Amino acid sequence: MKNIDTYTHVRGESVYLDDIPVIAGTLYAAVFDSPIAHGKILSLNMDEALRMPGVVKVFTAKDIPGENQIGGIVPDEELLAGTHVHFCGMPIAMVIAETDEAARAAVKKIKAEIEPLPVITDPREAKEKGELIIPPRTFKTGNTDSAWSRCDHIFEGRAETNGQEHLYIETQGAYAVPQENGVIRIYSSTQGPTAVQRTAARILAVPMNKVEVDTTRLGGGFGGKEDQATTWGVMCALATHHLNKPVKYSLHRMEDMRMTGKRHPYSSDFKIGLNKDLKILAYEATFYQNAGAAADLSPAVMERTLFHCTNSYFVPNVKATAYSCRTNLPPNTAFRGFGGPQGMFVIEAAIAKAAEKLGVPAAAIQQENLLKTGDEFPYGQKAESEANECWNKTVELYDPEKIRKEIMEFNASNKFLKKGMAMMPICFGISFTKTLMNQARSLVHVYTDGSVGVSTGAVEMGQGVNTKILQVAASVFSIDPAKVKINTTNTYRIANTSPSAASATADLNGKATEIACLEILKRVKQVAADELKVSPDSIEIKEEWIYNKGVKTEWDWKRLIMTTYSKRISLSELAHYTPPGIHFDPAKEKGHPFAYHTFGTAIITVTIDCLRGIYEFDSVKVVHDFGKSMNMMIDKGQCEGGIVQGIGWMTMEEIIYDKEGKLRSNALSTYKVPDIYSVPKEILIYPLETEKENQAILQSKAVGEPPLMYGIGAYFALRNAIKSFNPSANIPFDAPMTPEKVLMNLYTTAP
Ligand code: LUZ
Ligand code: MOS
Repeated sequence: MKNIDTYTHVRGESVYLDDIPVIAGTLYAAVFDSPIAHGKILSLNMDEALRMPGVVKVFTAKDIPGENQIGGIVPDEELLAGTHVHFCGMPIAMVIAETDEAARAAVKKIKAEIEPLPVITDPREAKEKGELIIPPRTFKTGNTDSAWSRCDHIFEGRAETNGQEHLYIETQGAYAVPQENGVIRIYSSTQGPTAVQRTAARILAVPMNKVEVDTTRLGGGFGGKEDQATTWGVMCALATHHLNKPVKYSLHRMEDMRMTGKRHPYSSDFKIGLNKDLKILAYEATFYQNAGAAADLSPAVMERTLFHCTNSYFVPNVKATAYSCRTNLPPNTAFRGFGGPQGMFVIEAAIAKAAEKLGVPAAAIQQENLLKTGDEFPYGQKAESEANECWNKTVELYDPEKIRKEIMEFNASNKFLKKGMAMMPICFGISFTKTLMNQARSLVHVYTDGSVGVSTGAVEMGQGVNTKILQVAASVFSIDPAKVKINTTNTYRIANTSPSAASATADLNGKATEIACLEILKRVKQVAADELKVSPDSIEIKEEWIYNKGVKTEWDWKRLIMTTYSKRISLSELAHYTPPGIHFDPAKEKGHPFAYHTFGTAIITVTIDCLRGIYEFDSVKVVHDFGKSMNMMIDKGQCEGGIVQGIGWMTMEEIIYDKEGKLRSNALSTYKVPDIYSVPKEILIYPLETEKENQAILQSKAVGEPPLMYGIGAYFALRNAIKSFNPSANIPFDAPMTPEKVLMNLYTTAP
């Protein structure tokens, strides 16, 4: 089945925030944000701004009737700066005007006198100064201290990964519309409608039932709208609350890049110990997470770094510690993978270092240590592993030894073009690591004409979740998918939703939908059984016809639904789902946090131009664990997109803040993302389809985030290509490997 949005997408008819027809009298917001990264606000002069044509009002922290607080996990973030600013881009005031041009023109006339305070941008410096968001956490298994003496080889090092701009095609935005009796409806481009509702209620000091949040779809989220869409929804609501007028704010790209947080940069130390058979006996890592100026989701991101610090390997002795470090950057936030990729990069760096020193391919170490079913992760959960199956299928299908030989021959006969390859196994835990967030509800209505409406907490952001939920309803009822409509995500229909995140949205909301549909199905089957005077067990519905003991009856779906209605039996159901068996004890740092894991293996090959430092990816060849995919087109699309986004993070996307905490890569002229020309020339995705019982929706495993981590292989493929040109290169583990860094490493030798 095709993604249900393809038709309107191709015709440009899909409705995003900025496409919602505006109501007459709508006003527009624009934000005045801090020009410096840390300081004390001495004075704010808004006189000139207020005299600008079309300006209605300027709001500051003083205009907040409730609590000036938007922190979700830790209450440490103001909506509008009160006395101090903590990062460049921190909102200080909001101008409301009759047009968005007028609002933005007035913002430029606001004058702020801010006394500068010391700026920290480096997470290790923040840690030294005691600037931690939460106390550090350590995951431990076995005993690394006593394991080192049993290792034949021990290697230590440092690894850096930079941030990543989400670059959703649709920027952040919101539109608040007053309703009667003080109710505000907020249209929000958010992954988390409930977070917008909860925070608006807190800021305005109104009960949550006075705030309705509605989301049709997003033009991409990637984590950037899990938490940070809230700010703009609440800003518009604040203005609507005071002015009783519709207020809209759709950010310009540079405003969005400047004011919102990104993937967390990490600086890490590692120590790895192996025996002579290349078994990893011990691994230690220390992670310094650059959280930015407020907690946002950093504590949860940090936790996922620890969960994924051993990637898809079994290591008997592990000690991993993470620090969430407060710096004067915009608060960093969720980004596809949610700290997992940052943790996985470090163990891949440790393996690469060991491989280089021992003169073996990294793949030999990787393969030797893959998780087997029953192996325990450092956090206590036992693996149900497809790591070896994926790896072995990759070897069988794509023959990496042959690729390796071809690359060696190519490199021997080419002076200024060099190829490199890397293998990248992945393992990703599926569930919110915060156990309570793993819950969802679905409201299913069957109308008297037999058509079906489904509402859930799932937010469609291009990932195809609405198509999957529609497939669930159509398959349980056995009706034409065209009879099913997925409604907008709305906090008045579905309450207390978890954000659409953690790759778990289709699983959680799909399962709730399955339960609701099964309940209605049970009722209508009973009606059919009563009418036909047979047992409900012998009734079956197939393609909108009712069968009794396999024999087609005179009854079709429509007639059965109308009859159910006329008997005054409910054709609606609200179902609740939460995955069974998950738990985690943060005091012991042990438990069973994930419903299941997703696995896969990729081979990545690259060619570099050794005169210019530029490169092209020749191929990415993958075996990916789909369980039993319910929509291969959507799932392969997620893999392809994830791979390209992961390669972008590892190779060309370079976020640069200067020492003063100012974003220098603040536009698409200075921040490079993959385009069609930088996509690998060949992407092959082979589905490892298994029939095993798991907690995925219709056995179709979560696919949103895991494929991004194949991109980590791109970094190591580049490294290997550089080494074949410059064998004595001493390349720091410092991603992204931009063309500039490739060039430097090609011509620099170890001291
Ligand atoms: N968001 C979240 C996530 O709140 N918790 C998670 O565990 C998570 N994991 C991945 C992506 N987003
Ligand atoms: Mo996410 S990083 O699943 O919002």
